[in-house]
Amino acid sequence: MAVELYLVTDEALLRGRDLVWAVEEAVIGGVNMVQLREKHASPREFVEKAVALKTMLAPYGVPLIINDDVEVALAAGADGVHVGQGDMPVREVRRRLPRHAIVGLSVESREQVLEADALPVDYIAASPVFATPTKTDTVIEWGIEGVAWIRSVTRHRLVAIGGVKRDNAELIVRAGADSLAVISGILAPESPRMAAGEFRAVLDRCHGCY
Ligand code: 3NM
Repeated sequence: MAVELYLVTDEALLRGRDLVWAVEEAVIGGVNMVQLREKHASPREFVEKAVALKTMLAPYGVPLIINDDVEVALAAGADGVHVGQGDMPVREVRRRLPRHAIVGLSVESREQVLEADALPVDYIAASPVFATPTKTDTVIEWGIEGVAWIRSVTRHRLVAIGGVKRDNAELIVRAGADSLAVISGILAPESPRMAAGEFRAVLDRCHGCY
C-alpha cells in the first residue's frame, strides 16, 4: 500500500487563512487523510468545522478523523476518531461509533505500544517521532529507532507524527511507518498544496522502499 499522507489541522498555523481552503489545497497536493484537531473551539464551532470539512472531503474520497471527540464525529458524519492516552478509552470510542469507523490511538511509551496490540484500533501513532513546537506536552521522542522498534512489534498500521518534514520523510518510511502525519510541514508554508506535493513526491519515490 502506498504511504499515506495524513494532514492534522492547527488553527494557529492557518494565520487567518480559511481552514477548508487550506485543507483542500493540501488534498490537491497529495494528502489522503485529514484529522481535525481543535483545542480551543466551542462544541458548536467544532461541529461546524467538521461538517464543512466532511462536505469538502467527501468527493475526494479522503477520510475525516476527529481528534478526541466522539460526539463531534457522530454529528458531522466523520469517518473516525483519534484519541490520546488520556482521552476516552478506545473500546468506548469504538462502541459509540458506526461499525466501519476508523479509530486511532497515540502511543507514548513501549508499554502502550504492546498494550495496543490487544486494542480494537485501526492505527497507532508514534507521538512524537521528533520533538516539535506544535505540541509541547509530550513525554517521549521516539526517533527513527523508536519507529523501527514499534514496527517490529506491532500488528497495527503505524502513523508517525511530530516533527515530520520533507527532509526526514524517507527515513521515517524506511523505518516502517505506513503513514506520515504532518501539521507544520504542510500548514506553515504559504502554499499547503505545494508543501503537500513535495511530501507526496518523496513518498511516491519511496514507494515500496520499506
Ligand atoms: N502529536 P508537527 S499532534 C506530536 O495529536 C504530535 O497526538 C499529536 O506537529 C497528537 O507536524 C503533534 O508540526 C504535533 O511537528 C505534530
